[in-house]
Amino acid sequence: MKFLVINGPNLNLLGQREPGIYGEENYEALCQMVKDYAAAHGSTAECFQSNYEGAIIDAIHGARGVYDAIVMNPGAFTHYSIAILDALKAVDVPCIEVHISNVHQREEFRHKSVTAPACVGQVTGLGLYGYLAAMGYFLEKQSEL
Ligand code: CA2
Repeated sequence: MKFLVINGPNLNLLGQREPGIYGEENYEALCQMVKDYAAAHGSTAECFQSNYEGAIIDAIHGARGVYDAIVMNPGAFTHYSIAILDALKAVDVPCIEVHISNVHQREEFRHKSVTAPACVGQVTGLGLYGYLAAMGYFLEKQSEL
């Protein structure tokens, strides 16, 4: 499979701040991890990170006909970006939403995802493993997508 792994705002700072919430691995390590996992399963993964909503929307649009699945952590956009929700609905590329932290154990405003309704499912609170869990699901279910 061809995976596109999208990370939203501030996730480029992984490993540099708040390790108690987001762990100690940095963004580059995350990308290497998903690429290695994909390769081990006869697949590829491209990583994209942006702090800009429009750039993320463009990446989702660009996935159409190019990638088989999107694994996305929209960061804080999760909680309010109708534009990202609409972009996911506009393309026929299945997406799983990932959150490194358990958003349900955190502030009330993080409990709501406006983007998850356009996703196959959501993984939250499993740390960076959540990205692999999402990819594993797609690999397992690819014939049904
Ligand atoms: O748990 C997640 O993965 C989140 O999507 C992370 C977002 C947050 O707004 C969501 O509610 C939950 C924030 C990402 C910030 O990433 C940082 C990483 C390291 C240091 C500082 C911020």
